[in-house]
Amino acid sequence: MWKGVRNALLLTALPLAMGGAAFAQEAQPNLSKEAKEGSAKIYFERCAGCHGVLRKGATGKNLEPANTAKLGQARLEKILTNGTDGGMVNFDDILTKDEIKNMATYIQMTPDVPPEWGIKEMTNSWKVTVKPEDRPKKQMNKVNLKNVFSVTLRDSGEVALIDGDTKKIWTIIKTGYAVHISRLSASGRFVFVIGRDGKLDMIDLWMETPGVVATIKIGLDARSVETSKFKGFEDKYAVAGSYWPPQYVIMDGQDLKPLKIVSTRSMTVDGEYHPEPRVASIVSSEIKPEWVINVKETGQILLVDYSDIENLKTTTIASAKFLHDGGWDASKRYFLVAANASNKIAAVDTKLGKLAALIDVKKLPHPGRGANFAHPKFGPVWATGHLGADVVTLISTPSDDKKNAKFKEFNWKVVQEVKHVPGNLFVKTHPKSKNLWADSPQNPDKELAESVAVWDMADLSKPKKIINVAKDSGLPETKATRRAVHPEYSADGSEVWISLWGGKTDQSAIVVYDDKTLAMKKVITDPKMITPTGKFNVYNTQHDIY
Ligand code: DHE
Repeated sequence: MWKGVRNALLLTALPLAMGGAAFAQEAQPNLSKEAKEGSAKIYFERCAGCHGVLRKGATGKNLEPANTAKLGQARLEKILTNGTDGGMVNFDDILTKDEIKNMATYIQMTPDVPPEWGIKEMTNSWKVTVKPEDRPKKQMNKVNLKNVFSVTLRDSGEVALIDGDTKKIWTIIKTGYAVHISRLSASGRFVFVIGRDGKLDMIDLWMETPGVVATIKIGLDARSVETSKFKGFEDKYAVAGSYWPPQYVIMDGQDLKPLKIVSTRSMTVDGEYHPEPRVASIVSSEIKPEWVINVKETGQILLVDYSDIENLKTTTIASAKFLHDGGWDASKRYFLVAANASNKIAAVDTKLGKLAALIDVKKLPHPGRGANFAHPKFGPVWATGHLGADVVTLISTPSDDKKNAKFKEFNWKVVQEVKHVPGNLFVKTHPKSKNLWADSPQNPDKELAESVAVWDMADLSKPKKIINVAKDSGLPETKATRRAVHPEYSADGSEVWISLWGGKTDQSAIVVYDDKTLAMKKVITDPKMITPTGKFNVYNTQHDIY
């Protein structure tokens, strides 16, 4: 699908030109046009997220030919089939034997360089389906919008809007490929949904039945979108980051017109040039007209001041490489982000525009947005789980509240590691809750991947409660794992919604729990509920409550 910069001919011709007879006899990895295109598609859909399109490595290993050729065809096929202890998943239940064989060859070939995607391409892809002046002037439905959940239906390229009060699917909306996240406008009226294919859709919740009012393709591979939330800039801008090309784009928050594109190609914190520094998480500050934009490969955290986008001012903060996801502390002054393959958490002081701390943690931290609560012994803490370690890490965060002065000595220290299991992706709590929830969908043990753990935050030494979400769903047992993923609270903090993420043809569900009693309340399922993963409660996402 992408144009190659060099082809296999060049590779095979080089040794001959150098006169090396021994070289000439060695078969260079090669594939038919069809097999190469098929492998390129699989690589984009399944591998590029962790390894990068240029295969320079990030969460996953560097897969440039110099490294893959050393491993060789047989070993690569084995790794692809069975996965590794290092966190690489097994593909034997996803890909055919031939596909695995071709992939093993493909990753020994020189990576293709995808095309750039500038203002011309963005503008050509941009459509305003309902102009701002033709949109409703008031809310045209009776749904409690605060408690609507925008649910990613990963493999069908859709989001389901679910009414959190009635637990009924309100509508299902066609979006980009394998939608990643939904984020809200400052007003809570518009939902912005980004697909892995870079398609960004803007949905108006005021319509009688919500639908897409504007759409644009911001790149070829993307994960993040956010809006302007500072006072005076509400609903004014949207910003989306792409993995390829490595850049972010600022758009009009009313119709997605692309206004400014900024490349993130630059130097890593180690001083090396990187051609593919992908945009990972983006959050919007409530104390300044600013976005925090985290650039994965370089480890640079950008504070982008959007008060004058013609004369864009950016503060560049060096932290650690492989920035991924993160969230605000309870005061919303500090942003904590995982530098996942560096096993660190970087904390940015957005008031001063400086790095506040770089904290060593266990392997592969993965907070989602993290979880904030008052620890009985250490005061305010922010929690992250880990993909690669069996703990939930609690980090003490500063507070201006006088009653927390006694905890100052702990600030930015890991104050506790609560025993969990590896393969965790998301932790969650709510200011009105006494519980901390953590999933473990990437754990190789089926039962653990189908379960979540809950701790009483008042006494973390009490045994955690394990809830088997797959069993509670009452759905028929399947051979394939149905991963229990992404706990998300209702707007009032009384319920926790967990996705039960089955295969594309399996029946999946969202299982809703009462947060106080931990009793199962409702199973939301439907043949159209295909591979639900992330769930974004309108009110909690709008106000960054976690
Ligand atoms: Fe995510 C957030 C990237 C795989 C579900 N994911 C994020 C963010 C990034 C990211 C950069 C932060 C966005 C922000 O806050 O602005 N995710 C990636 C990847 O690169 C990766 C590892 C591989 C890939 O190819 O995409 C990846 N992510 C997954 C999944 O497989 C998950 C579990 C299921 C799915 O739907 O694809 C998944 N990612 C999520 C969710 C969030 C997320 C639910 C938002 C968490 C939140 O509570 O805000």
